[in-house]
Amino acid sequence: MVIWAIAILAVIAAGTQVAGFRQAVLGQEAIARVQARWAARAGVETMLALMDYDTEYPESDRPMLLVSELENYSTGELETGTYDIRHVVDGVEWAGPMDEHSRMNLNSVDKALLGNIEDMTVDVVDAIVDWRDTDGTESAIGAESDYYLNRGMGYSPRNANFRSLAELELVTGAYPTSVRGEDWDLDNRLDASEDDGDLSWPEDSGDGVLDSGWARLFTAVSRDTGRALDGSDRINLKNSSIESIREAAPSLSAEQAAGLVTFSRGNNVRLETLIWVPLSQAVTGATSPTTTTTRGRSGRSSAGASSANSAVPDLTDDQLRQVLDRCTMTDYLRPAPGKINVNVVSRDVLVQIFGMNFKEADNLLAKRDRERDGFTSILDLLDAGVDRQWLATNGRYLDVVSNVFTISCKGRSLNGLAEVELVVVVDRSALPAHVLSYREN
Ligand SMILES: [Ca+2]
Ligand SMILES: [Ca+2]
Ligand SMILES: [Ca+2]
Repeated sequence: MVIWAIAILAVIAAGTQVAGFRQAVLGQEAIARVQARWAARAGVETMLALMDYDTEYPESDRPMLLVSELENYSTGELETGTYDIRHVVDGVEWAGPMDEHSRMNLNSVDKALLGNIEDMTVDVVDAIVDWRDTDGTESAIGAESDYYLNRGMGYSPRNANFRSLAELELVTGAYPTSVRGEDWDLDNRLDASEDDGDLSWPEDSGDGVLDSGWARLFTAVSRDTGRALDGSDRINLKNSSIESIREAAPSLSAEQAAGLVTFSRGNNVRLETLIWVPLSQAVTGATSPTTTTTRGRSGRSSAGASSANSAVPDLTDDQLRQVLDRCTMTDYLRPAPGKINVNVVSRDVLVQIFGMNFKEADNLLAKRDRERDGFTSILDLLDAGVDRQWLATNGRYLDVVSNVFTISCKGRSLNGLAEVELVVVVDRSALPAHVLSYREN
């Protein structure tokens, strides 16, 4: 009996031990995961703090300061774990969060530029435009509500702005493989499964380079809130007095400010037109960069034409810089689709969307890399070999400020066993920085 009892007790003890051990392992895993999550969270909070500081104390002559600060703190060590924040642009990995303003906003890009993209067919271009335009009328070979419902897809176009890049995949013809390429989790990072060939989904080339799809060219979340480099709000020429314009841009004469008022009251006029068309000519309504062909000494179109108003002195480039920095012709009652920050624009965007040739794009990026503090005006692109007329035409998409960033932060537990990734989209245009979306992988 005693021996039996001992045997049974031994079995129970062993069983309890196994169960206890298992629970201990589970407990360790749970602790490791908590550690990893909070490490990742610490990285995100660090980025938010740096962004808030830059928003509160901007240095208007050093637009790239924030980017280098974010880089400096992109990895960190805590008592219970580590974090690191990275992103890929043009196939190259960089430290720090991804600047959404390095890409074209899907909600503002026009049809002609979409048509430049090599592997995007005309039907997809039309379907994208139909998806976001408010009407229900199909463009040439596009697709509106009927198209989607007749094919049993169970949804209709939003007929408003895209809210995320993933929404692009709902557009007919925009397959996930085209949109994501190798970056299957859309975190702008090369993950193990995205670099192992066919061993695991997705299929990838396993060449150590992240080949993203259209996602590398577009954003749906960049925001333009009309801030000047010093953080102040740009004034809207359309409803400003001559006095307030001269207060914002003190280098202007009263005649020039009056000329800007006249110019801004025109129909469908854009401020960036003034990069090509002299103000004296612009006030008379000759505002299309493509219709003005005579060029003056400065390389800009001549003001001597009969349509010029000699009472309005033309703007020098320095004055134009100030006007582009301090003034706007957009109402920012709500944020507009973001512009591309030329300080961080990707080469792929320049080549694929704007149709720049490789040499021009490389010249521009080389010049930018030498300007360590960054371009303070889109006019700086002229010194980088960009054509003035090109800049006037495309200037409406370009700026030198960034508001929205995506922080892809991987946290690891102290023992290295658990990893948690947070993908957090942040708008830092107002204080405190505002989290637009939060995802945990
Ligand atoms: Ca529509
Ligand atoms: Ca990825
Ligand atoms: Ca794979």
